[in-house]
Order: sequence, then C-alpha cells, then structure tokens
Amino acid sequence: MKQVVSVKRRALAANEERAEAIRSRFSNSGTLVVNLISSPGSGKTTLLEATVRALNGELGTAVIEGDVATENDADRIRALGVPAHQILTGGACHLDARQIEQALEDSRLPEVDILFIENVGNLICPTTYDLGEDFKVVLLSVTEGDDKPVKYPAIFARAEVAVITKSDLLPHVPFDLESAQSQIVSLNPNGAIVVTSSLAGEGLDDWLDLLRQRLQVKRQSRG
Ligand SMILES: Nc1nc2c(ncn2[C@@H]2O[C@H](COP(=O)(O)OP(=O)(O)O)[C@@H](O)[C@H]2O)c(=O)[nH]1
Ligand SMILES: [Mg+2]
Repeated sequence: MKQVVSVKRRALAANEERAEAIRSRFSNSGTLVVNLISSPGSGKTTLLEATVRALNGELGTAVIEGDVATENDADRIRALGVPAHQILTGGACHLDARQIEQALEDSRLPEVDILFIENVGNLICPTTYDLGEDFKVVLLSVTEGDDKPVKYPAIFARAEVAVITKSDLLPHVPFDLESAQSQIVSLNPNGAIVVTSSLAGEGLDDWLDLLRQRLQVKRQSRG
C-alpha cells in the first residue's frame, strides 16, 4: 500500500513539473489557459461553442478536447471555424500534462489569446492533475442536483470559477440555486460563481467578462 502511494506521489510530481513548463510557455506568450471540468453532459462543449462564437473577431481561441472516445467534441468546435485538437484517453478518466504537451506538439495549434482545455467528464480524477492552466473551471448543471458541491468538495474548492449551467431548466427541476451557491462559497470563499444558460444566453456576458478580465490581468502581469 505504501508503495502504491509513493508511485502515485511520484507520478503527480512528474506531472507538476510538466505543468510548470506549460505554464511558463503560456506565460511568455500571454495566452490564458482554462481547464474545464464537470460530469459528462453538464454542458462543457456547449458553453465552449457559445464562448468561441461570441469571442470570434475579438479574441483568438483554440480548444483541446479530452474524451475517452470519439472526435465528436473537437468536430463541434471545428465546425465553428475554431482550431481544436482531440485527445483520446482510451479509458483514462482525466487528462495529464504530458498529454497536453504532446497535443501542443502534434496539433501545432496557432498562438491564441485563450486556450480552453475540456477535461474528461467527471468530478473526481481531473481534480489533482495540473495541466499548466491559469485556472480550473468546474461546471454543475441544474439537472445534476443541488447537493453536488458538498459531495465533490475537492474540485469545488480547487476551481477558481464555478459555472452553474442550464439555468433555463430551473423552472422544471428541483434545484435550490441558493443552496448550491452557498455550498460553493463555503468550499471556496474567494472563487467566482456564474449562472449560465448556453441555450438561452443567460449569464454568458458575465462569463465572457470574467475571461476578458483574467486575460487582461495575465497580460498586465507579463508587463
Ligand atoms: N437546456 C439546456 N441544455 C443544455 C445547455 N447546455 C448544454 N445542454 C445540453 O446538454 C447536453 C450535454 O451538453 P454537452 O455540452 O455535450 O456536455 P459536456 O459533456 O459537458 O460537454 C446536450 O444535449 C446539450 O444540448 C443549456 O444551457 N440548457
Ligand atoms: Mg463535451
């Protein structure tokens, strides 16, 4: 058991080193890197579609997609004229920094203002893997139940931004928005919470403003 723990610790330390190299690369280029994490079906790709569409002409964007199987999500992004690269994990439940390095090498994605990484869908394994991102975003859709933040505290504590998605469905599901929000605040008092509907457009301006602001801060810190 002790040996298993130490192997896992070493793997995480190696991942950390690679993540730092990625972070340094994007610190030089001033690219904001955002790692999106949620259960399958919470609306990550749909939010990304709405985001890249809205930023088109204003900021350059690209997407790295992580899935167990299929190029479907990368195809959805490419259909909007935005460069996307699909990583297939073949079963692994999270992306790691080595896969991001490899994807950057293989895909030759252009230099962009914001690089989005859509992680493999679940709220557990992606939590501890740093991908060299500026910040993690956790998404929770209103159809998943308002008790999820306290059930998956690690990711809600670690993600600097929480997006509560599918707000258009609030009238149809028993989801206590205030309760979900206060759980998230108690886990992460300094985090931001945005409530969105990618279909109806609610909250998208707040989300886009948050991205613009984070990009600006990153560029200012670069000097
Ligand atoms: N009602 C509603 N459905 C949404 C919204 N965003 C995504 N969906 C639907 O949720 C399903 C899963 O979305 P997807 O973006 O593929 O989720 P992902 O697995 O997290 O990438 C799809 O059928 C979407 O059309 C939303 O804002 N409102
Ligand atoms: Mg997706």
